[in-house]
Amino acid sequence: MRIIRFLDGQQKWLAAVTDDEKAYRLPQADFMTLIYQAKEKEVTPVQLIESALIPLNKLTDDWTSLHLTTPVEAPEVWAAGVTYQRSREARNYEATDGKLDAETFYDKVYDAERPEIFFKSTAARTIGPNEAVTLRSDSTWQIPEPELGLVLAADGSIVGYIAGNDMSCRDIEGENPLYLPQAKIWRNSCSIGPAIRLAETVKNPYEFSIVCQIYRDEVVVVKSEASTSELNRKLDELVSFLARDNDLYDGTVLLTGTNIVPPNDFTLEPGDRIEISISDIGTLINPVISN
Ligand code: DO4
Ligand code: MG
Repeated sequence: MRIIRFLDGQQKWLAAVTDDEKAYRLPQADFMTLIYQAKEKEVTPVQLIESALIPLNKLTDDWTSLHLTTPVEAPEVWAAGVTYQRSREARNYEATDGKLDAETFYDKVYDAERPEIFFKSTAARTIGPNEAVTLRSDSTWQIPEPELGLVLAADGSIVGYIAGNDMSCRDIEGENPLYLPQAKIWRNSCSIGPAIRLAETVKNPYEFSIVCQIYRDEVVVVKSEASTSELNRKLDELVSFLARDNDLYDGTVLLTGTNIVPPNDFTLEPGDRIEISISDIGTLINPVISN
């Protein structure tokens, strides 16, 4: 069972997508209301939804054709870094112009007890399906980072899984790690969606497959596939570091790091289209424009 949100005129609606891809409008105003109503009634979110699904609420046969928005109004988006070997190698490459000859802080953080966690976005800065991500005007080496996102309640519990794109400037980060916030945060540099897979319906979150395709003039110029089975951290471990001496807000999203990095000679261009598919969640599609 997945949760989406869509615009009908000016109004945003929540909807459930069943495993046979049928979408039903839900009465709850937003995702976290659904979670708390279920808690109050001492049922699971799926049980609450199933008790309320009536044919009258059935939406179009193709839910992806709805005007989808971010499925949750995430007050904050945080991101973990260097949680996969692939990311460690890519970071080392950009920090050393490919001339790596010593252990770097990326190597150290990969093995350290404390993971890298950084602030990525706010609700107002986070975009949803089909909205355009923008390129920074002062970078010439930009890539999407396709990542599994955790949707968190204020108590730190994982209530859902979502796809996310942690857009990144490899040249700015590679020049100096202190530039990380600028390499990560700018207008429309964070996208989440298209759906939240309810946590109770996920048997093993270390079995998600992630595929990233980048289209240029309708031709696939990058295609890469990875799995969360290669994650070097436990998801609970990432959440516990995020929550340490920190307040979490309902609907916070924690991106869990990238296991996909396009070839080193690749940079995004205006007009490209990024498609990030996570098994059992869906495909997050965003066109790319210049700033
Ligand atoms: O160390 C910088 C960021 C790494 C990151 O965003 C990732 O591994 O996904
Ligand atoms: Mg990342």
